[in-house]
Amino acid sequence: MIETIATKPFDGQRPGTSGLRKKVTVFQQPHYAENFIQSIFNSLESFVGKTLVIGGDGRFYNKEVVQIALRMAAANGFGKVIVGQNGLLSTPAASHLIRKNQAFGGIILSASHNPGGPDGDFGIKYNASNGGPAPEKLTEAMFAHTQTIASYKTLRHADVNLDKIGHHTLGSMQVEVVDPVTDYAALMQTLFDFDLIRARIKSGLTMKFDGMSAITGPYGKHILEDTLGFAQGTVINGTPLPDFGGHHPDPNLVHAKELCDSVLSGNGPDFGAASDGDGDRNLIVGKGIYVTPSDSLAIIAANMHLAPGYKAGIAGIARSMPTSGAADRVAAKMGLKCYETPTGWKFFGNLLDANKATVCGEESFGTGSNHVREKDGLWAVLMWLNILAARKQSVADIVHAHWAEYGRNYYTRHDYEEVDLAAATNLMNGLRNQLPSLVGQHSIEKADDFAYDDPIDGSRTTGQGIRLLMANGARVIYRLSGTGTAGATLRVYIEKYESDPSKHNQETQSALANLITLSRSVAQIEKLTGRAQPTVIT
Ligand code: G16
Repeated sequence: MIETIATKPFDGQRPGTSGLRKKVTVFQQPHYAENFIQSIFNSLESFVGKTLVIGGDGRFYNKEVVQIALRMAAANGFGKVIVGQNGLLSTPAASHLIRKNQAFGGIILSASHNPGGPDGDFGIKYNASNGGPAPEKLTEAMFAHTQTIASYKTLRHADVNLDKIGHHTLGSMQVEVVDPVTDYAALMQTLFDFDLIRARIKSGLTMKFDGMSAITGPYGKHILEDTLGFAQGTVINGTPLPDFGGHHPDPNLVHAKELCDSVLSGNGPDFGAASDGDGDRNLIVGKGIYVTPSDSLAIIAANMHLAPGYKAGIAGIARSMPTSGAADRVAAKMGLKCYETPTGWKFFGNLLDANKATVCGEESFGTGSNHVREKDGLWAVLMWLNILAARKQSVADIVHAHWAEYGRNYYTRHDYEEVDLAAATNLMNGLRNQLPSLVGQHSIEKADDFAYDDPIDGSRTTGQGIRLLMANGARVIYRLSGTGTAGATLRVYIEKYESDPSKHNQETQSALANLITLSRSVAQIEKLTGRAQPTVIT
């Protein structure tokens, strides 16, 4: 029976960089998740009878919200829901299922790399029929609905059994429970040369993949161990846990420390990789070398024709504004355009749909292509394996050869986490006010607040980060994160370009020392936030 439940708006349900992310305890308030889900549906048109995909990264509260979303989808008139077994789907797998089944859209339950558990974070986002995150216009419409919502529709019905693959009905809606891995794994086989990778593994290539106790464990085991033939145990932390084992499922040098220490020491496996809470991020390390996400994008773009799915070449490259300019140099050499978008995968959707870009990447450990409309952690890992197998070189050799050919973009990101929101806003406003007077000082040639004009739909997005642009590609960029759930996180991105191969082997923080000092003094970080040092350096 369909029920209409009276409700009142909650403050603060504006989606951030990637959907609505809040503490689990916030989502657990009566009607909180329902209000947001109804506001999603209220922003959509003509979906009655259509198919919706639902799944999440398995974090604490996933099980409950999957059932809430199922009942509400039925009550709102969807004809069918495709849902991952046990409510699980990685973000890229959800994107693929939407596209493969020509679904109307999808609801993905995830707070990505944010910690989980009862005191951790939860999130809900909506992806459109192209499989990609809802564009700004849609997320703003959702937000507007959250502010005026007075009721939501649900079904009085018991939970659907999601333990087994199969079909159910919920009111008049069909529910198909699917294996979360099968379709995604099949897609990967169409893109990469699995035989070539298998041969390289047989000739001795070793790797470790850290699933970080999050969603990609089962995907990693199926593809890397069972299909490609890496030794059992290659996937570590491979069982998804609701609290990620108490860890932060963020694949970077800080949170995937054990993996990095072993591979970087030179005594571990040849290749190391990790993915995040919902499987869309990736970390790439080789014996003795860490590959920055920005370099990884550039190297992939330059080599992806080696993978069968891309042998016809690529149409263009896209990167988020704070991502280093390494990919621009590859694009220039290939005679292609490199698009610079605001932070957030949603901005790549139009470029991919219009075939302006084939590969996209972000400094925040995100890389992906036109195979789905999300960044894709395992895709990046398989692309690296394909490149390693085809070039028969080590990660370090490939990276050094890339720098020798294109030059090196030294790059680092300094995060000041959980800063007081008012202090962070004040700091950003202070920078904005200084912009005109900064030009001409400290070799700054241009200083602005980044704005993006979407070349496909003509929309303009402003206020996307303060840029201090210096001679020869050096940059300092400031922005506030749109994915945190406590206070504000100030991100400072620092970059300089070095063409001389004899200067390509410096330690990154030392190479960027002058710019790092400048980044702190120009923005008066310590004075305004009380922080002398960043919390996380990647
Ligand atoms: C999300 C977005 C990414 C973005 C990242 C960081 O990633 O999908 O496009 O680069 O957040 O955003 P911010 O700097 O605003 O925190 P994920 O993996 O968290 O979904």
